[in-house]
Amino acid sequence: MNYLTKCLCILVVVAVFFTLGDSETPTTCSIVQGLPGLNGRDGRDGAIGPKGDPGERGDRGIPGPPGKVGPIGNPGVKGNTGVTGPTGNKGETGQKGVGLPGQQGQKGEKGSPDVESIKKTTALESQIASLERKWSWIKSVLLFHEVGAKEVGGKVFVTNGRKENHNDAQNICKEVGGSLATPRNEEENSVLHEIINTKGGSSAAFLGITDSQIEGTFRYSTGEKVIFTKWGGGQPDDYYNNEDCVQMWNTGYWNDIPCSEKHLVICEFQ
Ligand code: MBG
Ligand code: CA
Ligand code: CA
Repeated sequence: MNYLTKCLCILVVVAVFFTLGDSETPTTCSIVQGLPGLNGRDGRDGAIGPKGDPGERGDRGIPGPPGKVGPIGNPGVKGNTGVTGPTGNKGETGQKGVGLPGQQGQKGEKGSPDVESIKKTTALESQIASLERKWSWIKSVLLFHEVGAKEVGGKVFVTNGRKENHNDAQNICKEVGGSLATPRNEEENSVLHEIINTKGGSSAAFLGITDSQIEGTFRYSTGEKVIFTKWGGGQPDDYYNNEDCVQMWNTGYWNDIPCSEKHLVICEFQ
């Protein structure tokens, strides 16, 4: 019996009670079928049920980010000594050492005189002395001839007073053990200049310098490049492409000229 039906029954009983009075109190409640009641209100929420069973274990999560770098570990234990390496290459030879002079040896026994050696040495010594005297005499005579020879810095310039072309002049000097004059500094240049001027009648002399091999590159007869020059204004100009030899003017300055020209021969000896 629902709640509405119960209420209707109570109402009926109360109504009968008031209709019959106190003397006729009924012992039973006869149920009279009434009209269906209106729908009742929704019931209240039930009490919270018991805690459910634990769910199934979930899938493995994705790997987390890498952790922070840990602290530096303790130093490891010292390793064993390694295997001996291969022998290295031989080093460079050292500089020569400076030894102290040894002690003086004992005096040797008197040897037998080598008469022949002594004779030869004496003969050589006297020959050298004789040559030195002669050389000194020749030099004096040569230099006494003021106009023809001059000494400068261990070099002697000598002229034979003749004029020749460059090739002949060079050969003449070679034949007597010298070479064509080649002033290598201002001092030598001025001595040559003096010879040219004092010789008189000569306006220029050949020098032992040419650019026959490479035009414009002047060299001594030894092949060495010139280390000193004293060119006149505008020289060398290889005039008409035909000037490979060099002359010294009576001014002391140089000019390139054709090798076929004839000029004073001055040789040098040292
Ligand atoms: C001459 C030189 C000659 C050439 C010429 C040019 C007046 O001197 O001897 O070699 O250089 O000048 O004009
Ligand atoms: Ca030339
Ligand atoms: Ca010239």
